[in-house]
Amino acid sequence: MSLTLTTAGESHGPALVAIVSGLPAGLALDRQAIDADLARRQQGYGRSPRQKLEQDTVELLAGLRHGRTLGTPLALVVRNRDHENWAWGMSPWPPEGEPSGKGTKPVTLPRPGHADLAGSLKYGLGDARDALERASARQTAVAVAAGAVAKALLAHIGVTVEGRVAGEGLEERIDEARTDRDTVGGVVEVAARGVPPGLGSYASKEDRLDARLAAALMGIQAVKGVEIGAGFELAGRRGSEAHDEILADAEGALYRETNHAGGIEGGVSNGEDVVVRAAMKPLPTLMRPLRSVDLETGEAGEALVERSDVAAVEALAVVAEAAVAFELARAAREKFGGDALGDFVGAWQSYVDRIPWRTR
Ligand code: EPS
Repeated sequence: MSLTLTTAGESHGPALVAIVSGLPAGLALDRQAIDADLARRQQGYGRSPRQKLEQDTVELLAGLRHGRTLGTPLALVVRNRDHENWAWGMSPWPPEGEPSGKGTKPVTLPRPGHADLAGSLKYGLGDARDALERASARQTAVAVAAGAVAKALLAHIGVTVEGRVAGEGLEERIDEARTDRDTVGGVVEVAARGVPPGLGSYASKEDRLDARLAAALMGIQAVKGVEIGAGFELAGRRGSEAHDEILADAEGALYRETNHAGGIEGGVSNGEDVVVRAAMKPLPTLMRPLRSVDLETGEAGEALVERSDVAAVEALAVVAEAAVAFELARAAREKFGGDALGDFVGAWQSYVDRIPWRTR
């Protein structure tokens, strides 16, 4: 059984869309829980005025009846309220009437750090808006909705996933950057508790849980680095200080006193908390723009200045949480299968009854 997520949608288009396939039938979804995650993603220090325009809520178009999944593809929609200001500029069909609102003029001065230049070259675009609209982190809204669905599934096998900002002093850095009309990035950490041993596999590189989590996190806009457990720090340690000794409690359940491996050994979850970190670069839309070149004239200029966040690190914590949750749910679907929720949970139960492990 394979859980998949397909998304579509532009930042200022009519809506963001997600299709989640491979869920078991009979999973109860809580609309408020999904909307609460969407709201969490919108909050955070340093966010753009755009967030005052949007009040993200999820709409369900398919795969759900009376609050329970049907075991068929789930279609989720998050509308872009801001689209009304871009109705001409982002009209899916050739727009009617005189140009009005935003997005009517082509973007020809690419922002260093955004997809503007690479996307324009790759797709042969005369207006970088055709690249930046999809490259935008706005799309993470619907990925968070899909992550909330994954968390609802994981809850049935005792797995919780939580993202938070790692490190101190973010608000101060944001205040300073705002004064300087600049932007900042930061680091987030996601911890998943209750993950049973045996998710992922060393059989092939694409099966490895650490590789999959790294890809899921790197797939989030602005992420430039990923660590599993102690990550880069492990390179400088001795083996005796790097690996987590295996102990047994009075009932014979196996556990570790340390978790430098971040809950993954050999590409397989080992029963400890799965702990990952993602590093976010500073956002590329700057109020004091960097140098760029006009792709139409070839002349030197300054990059596009648009409304922007000073930072979206707190939002990344929520987005990364969703990405990790989805990947863990995908790995759990592979291991435990089942067309009905009860089959899935039953397979998990008989497995954890068989192995010397318990949630701590
Ligand atoms: C983004 C630019 C900004 C952010 C946006 C991501 O959008 P706008 O240009 O409309 O102000 O606010 O993020 C969101 C809208 C969101 O909901 O997270 C970008 O270029 O990546």
